[in-house]
Amino acid sequence: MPTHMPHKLVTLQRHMLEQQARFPFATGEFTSMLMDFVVAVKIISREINKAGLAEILGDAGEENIQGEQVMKLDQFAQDRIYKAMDHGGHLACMASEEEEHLIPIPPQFPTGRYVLMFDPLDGSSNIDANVSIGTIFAIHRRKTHSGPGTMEDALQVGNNLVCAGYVLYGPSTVLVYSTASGVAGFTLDPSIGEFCLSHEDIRMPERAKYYSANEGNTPYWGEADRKFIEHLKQPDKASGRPYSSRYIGTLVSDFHRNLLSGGVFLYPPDRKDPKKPAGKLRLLYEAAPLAYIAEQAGGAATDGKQRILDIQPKGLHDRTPLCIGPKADVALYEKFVREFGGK
Ligand code: P6P
Repeated sequence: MPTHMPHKLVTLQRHMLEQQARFPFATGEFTSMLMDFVVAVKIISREINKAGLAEILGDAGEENIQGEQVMKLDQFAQDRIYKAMDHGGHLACMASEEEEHLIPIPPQFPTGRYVLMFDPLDGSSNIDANVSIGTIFAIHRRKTHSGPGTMEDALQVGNNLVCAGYVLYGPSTVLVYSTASGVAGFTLDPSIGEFCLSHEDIRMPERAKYYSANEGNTPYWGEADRKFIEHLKQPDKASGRPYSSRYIGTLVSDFHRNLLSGGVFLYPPDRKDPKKPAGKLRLLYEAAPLAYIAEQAGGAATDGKQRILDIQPKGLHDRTPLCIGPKADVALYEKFVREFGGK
């Protein structure tokens, strides 16, 4: 039995209900909303595991043998999450990487107290190579009192998050989430269709042994970024070894390995694309939810100068530089930025 595998079977729903019991005024609405989301995630997991049979099922954009229009998996994931969440009366509105504008709740359905931000399929460009991909989600309480959700409800600072998490579709499908009382991980048992507690209390290791960065972008990085990564390659005085490089190219996968095994991830602003002066990653539905998880697990996340969770978003698709991992490694990056400038 792996060391982290608890001895009793705790399903995700049981865990959520136990968390909910901590809040005397909890109505169960929050748990019900999360369970709606989990249904969509289970369906996405099933489709991803079939994706390898695309030639049989039909490639995206074509008709499959049943004569159905085959969606690209990221469109499929977007569609499944939207359809799971649009009618339960829990949300005031949603925002997704796949949609330019705020996603309203259809007028025929009631609106609710929460706002969902999500990246339906992070790393989707890796699907054809059978590399792991993920879904990232973040949940705020609405700020307006009633009626359709607004940008004021969506553009909230990460410190306001009430829940965040991700799903990693890898050799197994793992869901990791936090509601501000630590971080727990669940592994999907397809034979019973349940996410079962597999990582009871995830803690970010004190120091990283891996670094994750796309060094192909080095020519476009600032001096602080280059010097930071070069520093990590020098043999560590304490252990005599340099960090090992691990980079999958799917944020969720790189983050999950770093969270469990100890690693620092860096996606700095790169000057390769003037349209992306702040780097490639998005604040609302990538950096902020993972920063929430990292901090709940004892780690840290910065844009080089401030906590990711302190950044006030101006738009749904704001980008941000991201350095995320153990506190000591993130603090070291900030020191390099102070010393060598830039963001
Ligand atoms: P690059 C995937 O496309 C993604 O948005 C993240 O999941 C990942 O961390 C990053 O881009 C990889 O970007 O420039 O290294 O290919």
